[in-house]
Amino acid sequence: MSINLRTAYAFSREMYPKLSTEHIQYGTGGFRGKAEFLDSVMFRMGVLATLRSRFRSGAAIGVMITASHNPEPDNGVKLVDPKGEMLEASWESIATDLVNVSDQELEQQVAKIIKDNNIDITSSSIVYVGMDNRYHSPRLLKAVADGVIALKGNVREYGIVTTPMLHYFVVSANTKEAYGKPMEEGYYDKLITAFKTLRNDQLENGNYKNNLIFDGANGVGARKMLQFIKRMQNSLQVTVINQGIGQGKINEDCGADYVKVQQRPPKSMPEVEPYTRCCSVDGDADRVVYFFSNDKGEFQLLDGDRIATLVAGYLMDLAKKCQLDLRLGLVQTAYANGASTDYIVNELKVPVSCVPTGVKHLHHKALEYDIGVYFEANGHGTVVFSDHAKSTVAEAAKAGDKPDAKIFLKIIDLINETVGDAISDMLLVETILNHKGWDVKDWISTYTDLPNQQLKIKVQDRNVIATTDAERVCVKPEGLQFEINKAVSNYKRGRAFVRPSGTEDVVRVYAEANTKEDTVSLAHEIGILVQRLAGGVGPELVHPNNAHL
Ligand code: 16G
Ligand code: MG
Repeated sequence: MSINLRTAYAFSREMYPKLSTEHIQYGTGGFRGKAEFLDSVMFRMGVLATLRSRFRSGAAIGVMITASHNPEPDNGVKLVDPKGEMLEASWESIATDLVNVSDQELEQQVAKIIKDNNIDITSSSIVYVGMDNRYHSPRLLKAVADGVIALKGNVREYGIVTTPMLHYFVVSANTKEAYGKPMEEGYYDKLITAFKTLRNDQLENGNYKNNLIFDGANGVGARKMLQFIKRMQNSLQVTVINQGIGQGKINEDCGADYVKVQQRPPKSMPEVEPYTRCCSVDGDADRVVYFFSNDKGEFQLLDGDRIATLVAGYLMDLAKKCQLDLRLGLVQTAYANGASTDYIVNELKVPVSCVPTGVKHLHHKALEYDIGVYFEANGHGTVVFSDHAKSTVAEAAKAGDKPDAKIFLKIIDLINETVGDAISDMLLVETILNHKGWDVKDWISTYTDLPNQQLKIKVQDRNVIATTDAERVCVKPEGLQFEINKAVSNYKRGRAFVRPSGTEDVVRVYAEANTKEDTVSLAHEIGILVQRLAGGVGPELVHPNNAHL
């Protein structure tokens, strides 16, 4: 097989010219931006994914087209490595260089990647491509496919799928189907079979009622949930709101990000009984948070920290019941509520570690345990099991004398280990609540969240902020951490940190303290410090209490 790269580049220049010279960076969620500027980025990512597949001896590489929780005009692309993980860090910079060169330099840049990585461009390759349901996604998918074809690679298009489904397909293919069948039905089958077995016809138990409101964020999660419902035969009673298609724009006034950040239900929320269980996923369904209203009509959030503690507690009990000696650990980020960390350490007595924001950091750390539970407070997360854990559980289940081992085995099947999966996580939470006979009141009463607040501060250059210790300590600009410590020391149970965003041109501030008022004041103080010491732009922050003055 010979590849005429010249023809490929001429083709790219005409069909996918680079329309913007603005530098873009492969960030925590891949490339993101306004959809109209992304065609050339997509074509080049098709090229890169093919090279990556060849570099990894023909293993399937995934390309997902989505801007996750971002608004409808945005789109984005991220690559999935052979084991289902996010693209390896060293290739993130290769990707960044590739999308930033001019059309004229493209040929040379590709040649450089091939040479630097010693890639045999005639070897076999396969790229799996999926997309969310934004109206520009099909156009961008075609650009990715053309990039693959330009290098005479193979492409398999999955059409509209959730991000975690694409991760699942990649892992299934690369494990020669040991993980599952790399097709949509294979995914439904695996999860639904496990879920139904775990319900075992006990659809309600104690305080647990078989009734859930599912906010699909007008995204791909809504569509896939409807497919689940068709196949689940009422083993879970779900009402899907924000289904997309004529019901509103993706992520607009709904979805996991809106619910978590605004701390309120989606705008289109129907009237429901107090304490009705509700969950919201984001636009590409890799995040989920739960919520409900109490009998005073107050909104109550059960975020990623709550899911993590529920899951870790349950798995620990299960391991104990089966008398299996497995190392369980929980991984969080600095955003985890301090009360959740206290609960994990003091009540659950599970080792907990803190890593920088971004799924890849959590996933990587979780792999150090036999059972690694990881969740960001915003609802991204899953559980990973070591081979040792899987074989130990399988042996115990086979021995037949421990019924809980059979449950454990099915729990492993129910979890999409490849990446946080909103639907799989939701099915896991429903299973655990059912087994425990818990409703949301039982769940939320395990500990009381500390009030917390986040701010976004605009600065000239967010990279003047540098952090260490999993983003909890700011080392640049000099003096800022000293001032933060001083401010925090005035608040009971106070904690705060600042970090540059990986997805937006802002600095993020997080603060928590014993009371809501203290939290608001602390966040405000820290925000002002960032503005003063890190080159803030625009007017100085106004304390919310003085906003009317
Ligand atoms: C990305 C990350 C998410 C993280 C968020 C932080 C993945 C798949 N996604 O969406 O985990 O919470 O970025 O955004 O890793 P920020 O850096 O703007 O705060
Ligand atoms: Mg997402």
